[in-house]
Amino acid sequence: MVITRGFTGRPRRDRLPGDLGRRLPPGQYDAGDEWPVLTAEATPHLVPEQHTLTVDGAVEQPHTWTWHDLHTLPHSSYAGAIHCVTTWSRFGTTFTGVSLDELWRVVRPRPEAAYLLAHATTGYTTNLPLEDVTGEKAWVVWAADGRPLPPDHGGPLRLLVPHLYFWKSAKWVTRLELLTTDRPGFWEQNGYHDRGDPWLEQRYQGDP
Ligand SMILES: Nc1nc2c(c(=O)[nH]1)N[C@H]1C(S)=C(S)[C@@H](COP(=O)(O)O)O[C@H]1N2
Ligand SMILES: [Mo]
Repeated sequence: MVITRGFTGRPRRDRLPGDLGRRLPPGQYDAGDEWPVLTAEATPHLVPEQHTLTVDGAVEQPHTWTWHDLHTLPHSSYAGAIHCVTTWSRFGTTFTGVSLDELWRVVRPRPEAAYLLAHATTGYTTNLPLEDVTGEKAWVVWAADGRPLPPDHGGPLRLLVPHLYFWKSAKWVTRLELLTTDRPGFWEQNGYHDRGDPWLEQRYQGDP
């Protein structure tokens, strides 16, 4: 198991500034032990063993992982902060899963692939530049603090992109669609920023 160097080892100031000294991005507060649930739709109750993840679109080799197959990929963990656009941040949660880089090794994104649209079983979507989810900074995760991810928090499987606002971390993720042109997701169509960097306070469309 690979542990991402959030707290230990050589600090990666470029990647995880929020984890160093518990720094808060501008306009955020520390929610402490609270982990609010923020969901636009009703929580689906999915059977983990029947859950699958498909990566398709602008890739050489589309692939669907069963729950079992997904767990045979090299695991990694992220220990650090998450930042919701509604202004709460939470520090020190440890998430475990598989980095998207491991999925890219199998599907091989085409050279023209530039964006990702993540789809949840519920129809929720969110879009991300491919460079924001490549290079050991985005994961699909099934555990938080050593326990299976609870359904309300996106279990059995959610996306985790902790360096961007948490709406980018789609809960109940089942499909990652690689795109050559950007396609706004659910909140992005509803006035939220296309990229959502909390350090730049990219909350709404029109923010820098
Ligand atoms: N499918 C789905 N994923 C989602 C959301 C949602 O409404 N539906 N909300 C997003 C938002 S705004 C936040 S802050 C986080 C909240 O995750 P949590 O409920 O585990 O705190 O999930 C993100 N992923
Ligand atoms: Mo959020």
